[in-house]
Amino acid sequence: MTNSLGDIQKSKAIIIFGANPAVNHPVGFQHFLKAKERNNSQLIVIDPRFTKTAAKADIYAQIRPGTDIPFMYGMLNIIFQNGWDDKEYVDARVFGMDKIREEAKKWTPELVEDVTGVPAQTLIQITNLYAKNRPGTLIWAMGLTQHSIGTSNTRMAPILQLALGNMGKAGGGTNILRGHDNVQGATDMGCLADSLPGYYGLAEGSWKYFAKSWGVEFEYLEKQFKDKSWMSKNGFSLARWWAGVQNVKSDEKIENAGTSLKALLVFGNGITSVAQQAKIKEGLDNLDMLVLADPFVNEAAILTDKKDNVFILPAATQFETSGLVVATNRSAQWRYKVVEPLYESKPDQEIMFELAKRLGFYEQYTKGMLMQETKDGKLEMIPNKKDFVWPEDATNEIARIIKTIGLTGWTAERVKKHTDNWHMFDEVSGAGMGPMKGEYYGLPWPCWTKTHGGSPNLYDTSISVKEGGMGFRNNFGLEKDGVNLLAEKGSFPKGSKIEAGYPEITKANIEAVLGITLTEEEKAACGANWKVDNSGILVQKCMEAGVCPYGNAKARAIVWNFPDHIPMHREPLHSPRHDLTLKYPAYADKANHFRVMTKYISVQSAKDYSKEFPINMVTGRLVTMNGAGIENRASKYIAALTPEMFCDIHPDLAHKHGIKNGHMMWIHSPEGTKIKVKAKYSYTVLPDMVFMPFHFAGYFQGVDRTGNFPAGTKPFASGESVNTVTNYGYDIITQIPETKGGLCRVEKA
Ligand SMILES: Nc1nc2c(c(=O)[nH]1)N[C@H]1C(S)=C(S)[C@@H](COP(=O)(O)OP(=O)(O)OC[C@H]3O[C@@H](n4cnc5c(=O)[nH]c(N)nc54)[C@H](O)[C@@H]3O)O[C@H]1N2
Ligand SMILES: Nc1nc2c(c(=O)[nH]1)N[C@H]1C(S)=C(S)[C@@H](COP(=O)(O)OP(=O)(O)OC[C@H]3O[C@@H](n4cnc5c(=O)[nH]c(N)nc54)[C@H](O)[C@@H]3O)O[C@H]1N2
Ligand SMILES: [Mo]
Repeated sequence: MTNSLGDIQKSKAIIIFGANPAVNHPVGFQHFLKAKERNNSQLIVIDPRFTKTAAKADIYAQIRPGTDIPFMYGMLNIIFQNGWDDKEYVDARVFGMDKIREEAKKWTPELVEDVTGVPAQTLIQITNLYAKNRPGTLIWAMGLTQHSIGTSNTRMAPILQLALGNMGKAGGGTNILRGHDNVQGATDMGCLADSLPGYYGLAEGSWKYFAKSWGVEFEYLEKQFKDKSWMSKNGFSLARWWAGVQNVKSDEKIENAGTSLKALLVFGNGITSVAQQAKIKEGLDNLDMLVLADPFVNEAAILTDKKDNVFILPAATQFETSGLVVATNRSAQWRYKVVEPLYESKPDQEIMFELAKRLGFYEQYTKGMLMQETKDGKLEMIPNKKDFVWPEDATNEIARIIKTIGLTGWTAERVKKHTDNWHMFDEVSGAGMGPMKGEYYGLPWPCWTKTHGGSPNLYDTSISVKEGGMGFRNNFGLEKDGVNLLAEKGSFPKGSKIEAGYPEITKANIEAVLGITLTEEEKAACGANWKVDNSGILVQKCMEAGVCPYGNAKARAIVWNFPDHIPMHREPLHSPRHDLTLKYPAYADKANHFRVMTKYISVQSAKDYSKEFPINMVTGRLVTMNGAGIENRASKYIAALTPEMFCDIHPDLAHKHGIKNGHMMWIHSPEGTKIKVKAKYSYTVLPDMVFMPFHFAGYFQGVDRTGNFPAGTKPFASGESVNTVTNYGYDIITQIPETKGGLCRVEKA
């Protein structure tokens, strides 16, 4: 999220692609409604379903799943034709918009109508409304990401915002409504298969920086891998680990150092919430050991037929532990413990510490919490400190190490002070009052130093770096094909010493770029660049000069290291429009994608799925349930609100198949799997589409497996997991499952 929920109140227009905040972010959605009331903000919703959010919209487009790129190119086509683009902004701050302009020309309103199903007139009206009401904010969530082209979708949206000059402005930006409590923090901390904490890459330099920061030898880390080459390779992803398990039948080659996966340890993930349940079941069945650390009985234990070596560890909940969590707008908040862990449950970190002890790396695992920086840029053990204090010392370790996204200012002490004084911050801007003046609530990152007040809106050049301003990041070199990748003259954060673009600041270039000569002591203390500089000198010098440590560059519309240099429309692997798959085909199959060969074109071109499976299948959320749903279904009173798994189906489609409202129906997938669910007549979906929530589990392909629950743990509601029928398909960069773009066949049960 570039801005914040409060900042949305400053928007004159809000365009939502594939998010349903009225249901999934109902508290945050109040800011949207206030924007409408106070600011006459125009609310535009693009969604295949007429959602509760759509019900509040000024204008709504019922788009075919997986066609947002044509829709946005269609908008850009109209914007460019009418000269509504912000040329000055684009010239100064964007690389590659000319290529976007070329592609946009192809997407006439008529073509967009054919591909997306949205009438040309609606596209024109929406574009008019959005372009004429600036600043406009662009919202997205899972409706854009859960596709084989999810990454392209999420590049297209900022490009639209850049063309309109909406990025880096209060009331503008791209505001991605994140999911779980602390999912931003989990990502920032490197719960990812392709990065170290803080998005440091898997390069040797980063490993060496972490080795030093953790107080362990680089060689020690190296030894944990089969050989050094594996240190720079992506791991398995949550979506495809099952393909790595021994004996799982799959024609998808894995590249995992010549071995297969034998054990699975799960900390707080539903497993039944992941696509390809039949393959996941096979993966679980074939493991040597399965460990589930969860406050509830993780339904993976119910799904598997495995009889031995399945361990259910009682993890404590978040009410029984404390620590720092990160909100969707990059701001930190302290969470205080409410009660001590109940019964024999343990907080996650304690389970991990016990495991580390048994496996013999507890000392290395926790040593970083006993270390501190010295003035001369070195690291030392804190004198006389024997034990760490959880979670304060962990928080301070994070603040000490993670510089890439600017967590330096996030000491435990400061974050607690913010939480304790949360009544002293403005609801809309997040700006502090009284004792908190000069700081933004939760010190939204980047929070460059121990006195910096946080950055409320990313890429905003209208305020100084000290106050949270910055340009775009210089991350991809200084020029490409002879074109300058740095911001043009005159484009810089307010009050900057340099009134033009500049590269990220390093020890080697600080003199040439900033005209600052480091003393000999400073030179000795300072790291090679601001990201690995334990002394903090480079960042400090930048603050004094009003420049951003990561540089001042152009945003790039062209990503030359991705398979599609600019976002291109590609049909879902299972498309209801076979004719269009020939025109807009899927990617080539990708070998070794998070260690597993991943199919694209070979699946898409295998046959015309639409003949046998003509119905679009969209999956998503309900306000009454969360994620895999066990937390809610284990509560008698919440379960009563949605006691059964169901399928939203248009009466016309249902009638065609003799399916009565409230009767059972089968959903069949192209993979040959099926689920039995209750039909619920609904006009929110068109007759060529069904919608199902993914919050149920316990049944598998018509079979009730709830007898597998240990005595007394069976939830109050169970049902089929929709992920048994969500189709094969994974994003080409992130490998997120394509759970929002698949096909099915319906049948009376
Ligand atoms: N009550 C509740 N709240 C939650 C959650 C929950 O489980 N329950 N989960 C949390 C989590 S983890 C997350 S990630 C967020 C997710 O929040 P959202 O992304 O809002 O959740 P979804 O309902 O999965 O999907 C949003 C919308 O995308 C639409 N959609 C599907 N395909 C397309 C498409 O191709 N294009 C467009 N434009 N739209 C499409 C769907 O119809 C749906 O209305 O919610 C969080 N909040
Ligand atoms: N078809 C379909 N599938 C989807 C989606 C979709 O839209 N459609 N959305 C996807 C998305 S965006 C997401 S985020 C996932 C969500 O799917 P999950 O991440 O599986 O969702 P949750 O139900 O939140 O699972 C959290 C688990 O953690 C446990 N838990 C809670 N607190 C703690 C704790 O403190 N410690 C430990 N160890 N465990 C704890 C809960 O009991 C629960 O079992 O689903 C994905 N799957
Ligand atoms: Mo999520």
